[in-house]
Amino acid sequence: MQTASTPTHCPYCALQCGMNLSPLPEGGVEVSERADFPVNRGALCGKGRTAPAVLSSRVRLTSPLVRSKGTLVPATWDEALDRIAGALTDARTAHGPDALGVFGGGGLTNEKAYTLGKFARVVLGTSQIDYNGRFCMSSAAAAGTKAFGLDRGLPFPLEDIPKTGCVILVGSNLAETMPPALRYLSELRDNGGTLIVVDPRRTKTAEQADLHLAPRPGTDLALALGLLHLVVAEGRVDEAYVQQRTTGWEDARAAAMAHWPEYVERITGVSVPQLREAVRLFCEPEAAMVLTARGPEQQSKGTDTVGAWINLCLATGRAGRPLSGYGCLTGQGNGQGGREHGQKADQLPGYRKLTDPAARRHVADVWGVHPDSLPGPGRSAYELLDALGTDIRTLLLMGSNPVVSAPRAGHVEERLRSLDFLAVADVVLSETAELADVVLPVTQWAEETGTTTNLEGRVLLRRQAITPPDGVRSDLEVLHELAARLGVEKGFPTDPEEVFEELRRASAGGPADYSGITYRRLVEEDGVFWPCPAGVGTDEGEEDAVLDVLPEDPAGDDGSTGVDGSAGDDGPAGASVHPGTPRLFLDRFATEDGRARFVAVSHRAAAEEPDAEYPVLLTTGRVVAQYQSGAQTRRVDELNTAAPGPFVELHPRLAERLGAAEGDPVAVVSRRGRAVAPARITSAIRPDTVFMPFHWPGEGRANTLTNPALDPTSRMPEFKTCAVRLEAVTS
Ligand SMILES: Nc1nc2c(c(=O)[nH]1)N[C@H]1C(S)=C(S)[C@@H](COP(=O)(O)OP(=O)(O)OC[C@H]3O[C@@H](n4cnc5c(=O)[nH]c(N)nc54)[C@H](O)[C@@H]3O)O[C@H]1N2
Ligand SMILES: Nc1nc2c(c(=O)[nH]1)N[C@H]1C(S)=C(S)[C@@H](COP(=O)(O)OP(=O)(O)OC[C@H]3O[C@@H](n4cnc5c(=O)[nH]c(N)nc54)[C@H](O)[C@@H]3O)O[C@H]1N2
Ligand code: SF4
Ligand SMILES: [Mo]
Repeated sequence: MQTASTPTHCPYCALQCGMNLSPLPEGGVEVSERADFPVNRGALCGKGRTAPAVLSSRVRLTSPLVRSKGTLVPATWDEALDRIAGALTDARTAHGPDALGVFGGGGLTNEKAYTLGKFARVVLGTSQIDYNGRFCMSSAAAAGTKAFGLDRGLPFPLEDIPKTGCVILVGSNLAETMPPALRYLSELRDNGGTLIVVDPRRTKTAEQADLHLAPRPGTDLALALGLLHLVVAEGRVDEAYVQQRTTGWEDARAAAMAHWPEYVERITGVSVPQLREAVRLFCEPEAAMVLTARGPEQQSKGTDTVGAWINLCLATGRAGRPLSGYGCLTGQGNGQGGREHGQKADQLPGYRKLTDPAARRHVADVWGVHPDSLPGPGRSAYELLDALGTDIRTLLLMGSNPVVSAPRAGHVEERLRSLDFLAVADVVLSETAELADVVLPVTQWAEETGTTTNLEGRVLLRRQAITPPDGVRSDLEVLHELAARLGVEKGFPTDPEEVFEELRRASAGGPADYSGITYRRLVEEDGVFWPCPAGVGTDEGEEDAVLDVLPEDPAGDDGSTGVDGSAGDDGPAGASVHPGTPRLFLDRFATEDGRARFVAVSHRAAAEEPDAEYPVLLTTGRVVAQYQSGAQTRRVDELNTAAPGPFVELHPRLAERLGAAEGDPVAVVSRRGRAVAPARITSAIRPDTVFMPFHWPGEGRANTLTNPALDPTSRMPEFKTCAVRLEAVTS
C-alpha cells in the first residue's frame, strides 16, 4: 500500500479543481487541499470534497450484471461481454450497422471519448453515435464556431476575469454550479469592475451582482438585441474595430435596430432604464466580457441567442483583445475535450468534421482503415434516443443517465425499454442501468488515469491514486474486449497513455490540435492549453511514457494500471516545444479571412409559450449539492442531507393563488406529463415562472415535463422553457 498523496482532479464539473488524494489504510482515499493548482487554489465544493464516498464498494457496482428471467443477476466478465458482442452481431446481421446505437458522455476522459468514437465507426461501422454534451453547451459551440471559426468554451483563462472592467454573466448560477470560481467574480468587484447577472431568479450568484436583470425565461435573444440597439443608438459602436476585424455588421445592425428598447421591455420584462444601465456598465470600461451558461443556451433558439450576445461583444470591440471576449462556461468534467474527439454524431477527433474528405483521410490513415469505410454523420442525442426501438435496435451507453436527464424523460424511458438490447457501463446502478440487459461495472477517476480538458481549454492529467476494487474493469478495457470479440484485435489499447499518443496524431492539424501535448508535459506543467501543435523537430516517437516521473508509482501493488514506462530526458522547455495557447484570437480569429462574423438574428418565441391551459413557465437547473442526474451524488450521505429531494420553487403570489404553503406537495403538469414535489416559496423568482432542479428520478423528475423541441442548428433541447400548470395536491 503506497501512502504518498497523488495530485489529481475532481471527477465532477468542468472547473476540474485540483486536489490531492491519499490512500487510507482501511481502503479508499482522503482528499486534501492542492493549493498550487491555479484554477481553484485549494478550494473545493462539497461534491469534490465528498467524491471519495462513491469509490466505496457499498454504493457501487463490483460485478457485471446480466438480465435473466427479467431480473439483473451477477455474472462473469466473459459471460457479460459475450452477451453484448452476440447481441450487437445479431442486430447488425439482421438490420445493418446503423441499427447499433452508441451514447457517450462529457464526463468521459479524452481517451475514452476518443476510443468510443473510434469503436462506433471502426468496429460497429455505425453512424448512430452521439452524447450528452448535446444537452449541455452545443448551442454555444455552434455559435462560437459560426462567429470565431473555432469553439473553445473560454478563449482566455479564468485568471483574466478579475482584470476586466465588466462581466455580463448570462444564465449561469456559478455560486452553486462552480463555487470555487465565484472568487474570480468577487475579485473583479474588489478591483473596481462590475458584474451584471442575467437570470429569471435572484440566485446566490445574482446576489453578488451590481445589476441583476431578471428576464422572462426564453427571452435572452430579445434582451441581447435590445442592448445592441442601445449601443448603436447611443453611438457606442467601436467602428474601427468593426471595420478591421469583423464581417456582416450591416445585416446584424439592421436586425438589432428592429428591437426597440420598449419592445424588448415588453418581451423580457426588463425595464428600459435597466437596459440603459447595463449598456453603460458594459461599454464604459476599457475591457469587458460576456459569459453564458445553460440559461440562454438550453433553448430552441440557443444558437441564435448566443450569436446575439457575441454580436454585442463584436460591435463594442470586446473580442480578440486582451481581457475582453465572449466565453461559454462549459459544464461537465470533460465537457470541452468530450466534444472534440469524436463521440459527437458529426465529428472526428481534433474537432474535425466527419463530412470533410481531408479530415476523413487523415483520421482513417491514423486508424488504418479506408476513408470510405467511415460512416457519415448520425442523429443528435435526443433524436437518437427518440429512435430507439425503431430503426435503432441496440444501444451501448457509457457515461450518461438519460432516464433522469433527457428531455421528455418518460418517453425516453419507454424508448429505452423498447430496445432489443441495452448495455450500460457505469460505476453505479443508475436508473438507466436498471433497464439494461447487461451492466458493466467500471473504474472511476481515482482508480484510473486519463486526461480531461477543463472549461478554459486547459488539458489536464487526472492520475490514478488507488487500485480499483476486484471485479471492475476500465472503459478502455471494455472497448478493447468488445472490439476483439467483434473481430478487431488491434487498435484498442487499454493503456490510456497509448490511447493519448494516438489521439495526438489523430488531432494533429485539426482545430483542436493536441499533437504537442504529452503526459510528461501535463505532469510537469500542470496542464497545457490547446491548440498545441507538435513543435518543429519534435519526434513523436521519442516521447516516453512518463508516469514514473511521479514521486511514486501510483499503481498500487498489482501493477494493473498499465502506466509504467521509462522517463525520457528531454524536458518541456526546448525551443521546439509549442507553449500551448491560453489566449485565442488576439491577432486574428480562426475564420478563413481572420475576421469574426456577425450573425443577423431576430427574436422569436419559445417553442411552447404559456396559454390558458398551461399558463406558467417552467425552467430547470441545478442545486449546489447534487450533480446532474444524481447517479453519483445521491449516493453520498452528506450531499443528500444538504439536498434531499426535488422541489418546486415558486413566487408567493403563485403559491397564494394555488393555496399552497411552504413544503406542500405541488403538481406541475405539462403536455408531456405530471411531476409532484414540495413547494419552496420565495420572492427570488419571477411570479410567472417556476423552477425545478432536475437531479432526481421518480415522481419529482423535472424532465417528465420538459419539451424536447430542438434548436435547428445545435439540436439542443429546450430544457429552460416550457409551459405548465400547477395543481394543488390533496392527500
Ligand atoms: N452543483 C452542480 N454543479 C454543476 C452541475 C450540477 O449538476 N450540479 N452540472 C455541471 C454541468 S454539466 C453544467 S452544464 C453546469 C451548468 O451550470 P449553470 O448553467 O450555472 O446551471 P443551471 O442551474 O442549469 O442554469 C443556470 C441558471 O440559468 C437560469 N435560467 C433559467 N432559464 C433561463 C433563461 O431563460 N435565461 C437565463 N438568462 N437564465 C435562465 C436558472 O435560473 C439558473 O440559475 O454546471 C456544472 N456544475
Ligand atoms: N431539465 C434539465 N435537464 C438537463 C439539464 C438541465 O439543465 N435541465 N442539463 C443537461 C446537461 S447540461 C447535462 S450535461 C446532462 C447530464 O446528465 P447525464 O448525461 O445523465 O449526466 P450524469 O448524471 O453525469 O451521468 C453520468 C453517468 O455516467 C456514470 N459515470 C461517471 N463517470 C463515468 C465513467 O468514467 N465511465 C462510465 N462508463 N460511466 C461513468 C455516472 O455514474 C452516471 O450514471 O443533463 C441534461 N439534462
Ligand atoms: S467546483 Fe466542480 S470541479 Fe470543483 S470541487 Fe466542485 S464539482 Fe469538483
Ligand atoms: Mo452540462
